[in-house]
Amino acid sequence: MIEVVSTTPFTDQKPGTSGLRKKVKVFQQPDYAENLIQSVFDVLEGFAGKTLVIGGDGRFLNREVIQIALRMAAANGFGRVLVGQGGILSTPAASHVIRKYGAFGGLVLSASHNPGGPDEDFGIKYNIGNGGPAPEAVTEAIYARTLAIDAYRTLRAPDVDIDTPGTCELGGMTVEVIDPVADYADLMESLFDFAAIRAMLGAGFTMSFDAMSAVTGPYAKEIFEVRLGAPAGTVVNGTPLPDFGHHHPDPNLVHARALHERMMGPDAPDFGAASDGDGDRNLIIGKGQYVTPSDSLAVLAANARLAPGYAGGLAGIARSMPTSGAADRVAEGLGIPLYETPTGWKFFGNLLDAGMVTICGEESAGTGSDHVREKDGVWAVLLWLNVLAARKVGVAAIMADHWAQFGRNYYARHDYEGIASERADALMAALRASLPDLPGRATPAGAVSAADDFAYTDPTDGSVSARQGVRVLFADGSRAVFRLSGTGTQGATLRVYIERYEPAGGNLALDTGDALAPLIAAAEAVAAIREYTGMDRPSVIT
Ligand code: G16
Repeated sequence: MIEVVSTTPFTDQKPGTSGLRKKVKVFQQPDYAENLIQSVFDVLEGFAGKTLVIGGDGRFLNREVIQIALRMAAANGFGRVLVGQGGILSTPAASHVIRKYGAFGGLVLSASHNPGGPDEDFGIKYNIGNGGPAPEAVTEAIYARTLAIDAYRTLRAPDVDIDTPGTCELGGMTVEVIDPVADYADLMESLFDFAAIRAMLGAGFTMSFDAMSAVTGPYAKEIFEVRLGAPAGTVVNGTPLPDFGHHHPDPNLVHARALHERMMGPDAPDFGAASDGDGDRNLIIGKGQYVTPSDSLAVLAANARLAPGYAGGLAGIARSMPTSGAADRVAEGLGIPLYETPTGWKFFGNLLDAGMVTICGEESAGTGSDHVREKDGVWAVLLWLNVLAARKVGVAAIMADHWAQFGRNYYARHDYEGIASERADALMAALRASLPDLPGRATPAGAVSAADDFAYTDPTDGSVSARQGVRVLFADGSRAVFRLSGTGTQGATLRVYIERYEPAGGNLALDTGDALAPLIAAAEAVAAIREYTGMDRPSVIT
């Protein structure tokens, strides 16, 4: 029986870089999840009788919110819901399921790389029919609706069994519980040379994949250990846990330190990789060789033709603005366009749909292609394996070759976490106010040559996204970029992105910290980071 429940708005449901992320306790307030889900449905048109995909990364609260969403989808008139067994769908797998089954859209329940558990984070994101995150116009409309909502529709009905594959009815809607892994694994097999990778693994190539007790465990076991024949134990931390085993499921050098230490040690396997809470990010480390995400994008773009799915070449490359310019040089070499977008995967969707780009990436450990409309951690690992199998050399040799050909973009991101929001806002306001005076200003890295606040005009629909990050540029092409995170749930995080380009033939083997030291000092001075934050060093360097 359909129930229309009166409610009152919450004022804090503004989606960030990637959906709405809040503490679990915030989502546990009565009507909180319901208000957001109803607001999503209220701004959509024409979904009666259509299919909705629902899945999440298995974190704490996943199962409860899935039951809420199922009842509300039925009460709002969806005809069918595809839900991952156990409530599980990695973010790229959800994107693929939406596309493969021609769904109207999907609800992706995740706070991605943020920690999980009763005192940690949860999130809800709406993806549109192309399988990608809703564009800004839609997220803005959802937010506006959350501020005006006065009722939501649900059913009085018992919970649906989401653990047994099969089909059942819920208030006139069909609920289909699907295998979360099979469709995705088939897609991967269609893109990459599994026979060559299997042969490489069979010939003694060793790898370790850290699933960080998050969603990719079942995907990685099926793909690497079952379909590609890597030995059992190749996938570590392979069981998804609601609190990720108390770890922070962010595949970077801080939170995947154990993997990094192993890869730098004497008994390192040939290849190490990790993915995040919901499976869209990736970390790549060769034996003794860390690969920055920006470099990984560039190398994958330069070598993509070696994989069957990309043998026809790339239409173009897109990267988020703070991502290094390494991919730009590859695009130039390939004679294809390079697009620079604001931070957030949602800005790649239109370019991919229009066939203008094939591969996209972000410095935040996200790489992906036109096979889905999300970044995709396991995909990036497989493309690397395909390249290694085809070139028959190690990661370090591939990086050395790449830099020798294109030059090297030394790169680091410094995060200052847990800043009081007013202080972070004041820092950014002061930085923006100083923009006209910055050119010519002396810094430890030389004089500033130009400075601006990045704005993006989407070439497919003309939509404009302004105030996307302050860029401070130097004459030799070095730069520092400043922006506030849009995915945190507590206080503010200042992200400072630092980059210096060293041309081919130059000094390509510097320590990154040494190479960037003057720029780091310049960034700290220009933004008066110590004065505003009280912090004399970043909390995380990636
Ligand atoms: C961060 C990254 C972005 C990324 C976003 C969402 O945003 O900087 O590049 O698109 O997370 O990624 P995920 O879905 O893996 O969390 P922000 O605003 O915190 O910088």
